Amino acid sequence: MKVLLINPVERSTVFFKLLPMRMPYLGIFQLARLTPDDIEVKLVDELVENFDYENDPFEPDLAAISASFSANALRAYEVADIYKKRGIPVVMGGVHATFMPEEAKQHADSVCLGEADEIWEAILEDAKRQASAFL
Ligand code: B12
Repeated sequence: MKVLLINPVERSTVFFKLLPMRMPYLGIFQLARLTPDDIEVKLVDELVENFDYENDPFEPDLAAISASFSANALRAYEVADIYKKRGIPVVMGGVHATFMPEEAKQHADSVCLGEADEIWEAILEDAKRQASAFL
């Protein structure tokens, strides 16, 4: 199974425009560390890269998107919508998604509330079952 971990960043904010404010968000790195070795992981961090989601040869089975800072939430939804439109399951988490789950749910198949440390493997198992159901 292949998982794409995404940290979306809204580029019009002061947090992106001022270089010293571009501090790494740790959410997706923590999820990468918690992912079992038999799952292929790719990280996209919009703080440091542009990524062409529409032409992504990685073709993930799950798009896992972080919506932590509210300032980045609309960008997170934009990226989520790209994967939902392609029929790729989307899970969202992070502080903003935790406090606004009904909003996040409009763009994601599942929303993880709070810290994912103890539930991430179960989320991956669910996604794996869904992926194999379509084989
Ligand atoms: C460390 C920290 C900072 C540091 C580092 C910032 C950084 N960029 O990393 C400093 C002190 C610099 C800072 C500054 C600011 N911060 Co700050 N910060 C925090 C703090 C205390 C911890 C964040 C962290 O690294 N956690 C560890 C990581 C691993 O946790 P995580 O990202 O939440 O990810 C976990 C879960 O959320 C979840 N998860 C996350 N993504 C995903 C995705 C999926 C798919 C799934 C399943 C799960 C999941 O699983 C992860 C692992 O358990 C939080 C409060 C908190 N307790 O969370 C506030 C917090 C994030 N900060 C906040 C704010 C407002 C700011 C500032 C804007 C303050 C200001 N006015 O300047 C600035 C922004 C600076 C910037 N450019 O980033 C707010 C954000 C609120 C919001 N709704 O946007 C928070 C929530 C504090 C608060 N309660 O107000 N901050």
